[in-house]
Amino acid sequence: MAVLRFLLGDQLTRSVSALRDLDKKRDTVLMVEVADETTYVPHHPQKIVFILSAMRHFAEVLKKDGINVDYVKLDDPKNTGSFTGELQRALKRHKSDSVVMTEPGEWRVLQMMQDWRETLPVPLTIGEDDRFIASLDEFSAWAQGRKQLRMEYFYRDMRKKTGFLMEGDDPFGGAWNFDAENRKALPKNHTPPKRKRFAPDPITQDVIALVKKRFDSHYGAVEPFGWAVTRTDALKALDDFIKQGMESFGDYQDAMQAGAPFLYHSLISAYLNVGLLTAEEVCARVDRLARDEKIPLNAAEGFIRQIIGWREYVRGLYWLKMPDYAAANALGAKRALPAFFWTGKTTMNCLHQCIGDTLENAYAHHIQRLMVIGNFSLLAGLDPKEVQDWFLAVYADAFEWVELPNVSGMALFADGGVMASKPYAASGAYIDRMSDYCQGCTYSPKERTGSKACPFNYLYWDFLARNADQLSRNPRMGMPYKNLRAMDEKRRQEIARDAAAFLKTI
Ligand code: FAD
Ligand code: DLZ
Ligand code: SF4
Repeated sequence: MAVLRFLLGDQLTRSVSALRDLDKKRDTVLMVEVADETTYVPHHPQKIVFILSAMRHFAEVLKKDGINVDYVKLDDPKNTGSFTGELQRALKRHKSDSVVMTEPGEWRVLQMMQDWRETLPVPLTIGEDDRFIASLDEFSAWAQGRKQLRMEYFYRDMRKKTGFLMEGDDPFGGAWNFDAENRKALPKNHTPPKRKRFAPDPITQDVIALVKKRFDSHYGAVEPFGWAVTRTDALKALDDFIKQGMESFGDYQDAMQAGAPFLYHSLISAYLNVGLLTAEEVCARVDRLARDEKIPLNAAEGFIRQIIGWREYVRGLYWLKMPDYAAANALGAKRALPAFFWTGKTTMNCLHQCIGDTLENAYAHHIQRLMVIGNFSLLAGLDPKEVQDWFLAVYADAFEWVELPNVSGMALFADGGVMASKPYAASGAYIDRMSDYCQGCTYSPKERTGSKACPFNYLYWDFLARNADQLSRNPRMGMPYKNLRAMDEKRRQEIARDAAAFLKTI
């Protein structure tokens, strides 16, 4: 029985189910670079380089291990440009009795695979993606019958399941969550560490040249390219984080600084999402360091929570709620995405910095994504679909299973509160507290209305007023609505006037 093992670009893990029980003599691993995948949204050039180069390196690893690999490059003249076309073509090249795959990370690709079951000349087996800690069945069982799907409770179950930061049945250090210690702003004139980046080798240089030629209309800088594209380098990036970032990760997790895109973050999301690192191995390492008292517990717990909590939770939610989740628009937002999302050219310094970092590195950290770009999109009432497509395009770590719940559920409240108990809406005061952006801005976070006022301020109150029908009864929104009701009529009118005038300009 010869098996064609079709591996996708985010399945670059030696232990992935599609490679299990592989027979080196008879089986072939198929990997394809296809135009459809590189353009279904206008991916950031660094994201395309990262994925294609990581795929090419992974293919080399498999070949060195004596495995037959059939690798189709993007510029192969016979390349049909789609997964379907390349799979059909490959089946003509190989005498395969069946095709084996691992379930994909996107609903769109799963639909394609379901069709292949009907149309391929040989049977297709789709194995579980068991690189995650919770299986999809486990997540649905957890969600079943619950009124609210709060991450915190799911996270505690994952702590118990994995034993990370546990002492028997109790949380190590006496508490499940140390988030209250994790909201510090950076000291003034702080110099964060220089983070490890990786010089492109000849394989990556080839891909950079290809991407420059084929995707020059995509927004974002292709160089300098510093992402790891092999497991060996991804492990070095993890070492760098543990050496330079881990200790302060908790303290400064929510902080932002102009010109400092990486701060103390791990920068490993893209490596986890394509499979160069596994969640299990990363968390096991951090768990050990915390137990040996080499790193602070608030940092270790905060970090492990992001991975075995949030990351697993959003994946479970995505597959539980798709396909309807993608179309959710609970607040009826419909404004078009402003052009400055693609250029960073705006007088609002926080957005200019965060979008600028994104375009330069295909990366922004969580608070930049949530409390600056996401918050703005929420307050300005941007169309969720346009915002989703932007987030899916611009980040090296963006795959729909993780992007969609974060954008639609967490940032935009488009799911009506399935994921977040209240919208993450904030005025300029939050950004001023957590960053130095306002110091370099033409607007003032202290002014509430008028030409100098920070747009986040009047947009915040205008957002509450516009969405009072949906949000004012939310028990967690009691205080903001009380403050809105206490405002005099003149102030309310000024807010509505400034917000309308500003929204016209975008
Ligand atoms: P760190 O801050 O060092 O965190 C450690 C790890 O925790 C990350 O590598 C990541 O794997 C995981 N993690 C943290 N928060 C989340 C979360 N909310 N959901 C899932 N995993 C999390 N993450 C993606 O991987 N892909 C996306 O497309 C994506 N889109 C996002 C869109 C929005 C609007 C928001 C608010 C968040 C999004 N995130 C996404 C989550 C998070 O912002 C990134 O995982 C994180 O910034 C990656 O940087 P890092 O590796 O330095 O993370
Ligand atoms: C994102 C991406 C890109 C840009 N290119 C490819 C590709 O050429 N070949 C491939 O196998 N995968 C690619 N991917 C990742 C796929 O889109 C990914 O498998 C799906 O998003 C499912 O998670
Ligand atoms: Fe952003 Fe407002 Fe601060 Fe300017 S003043 S950086 S727009 S929060």
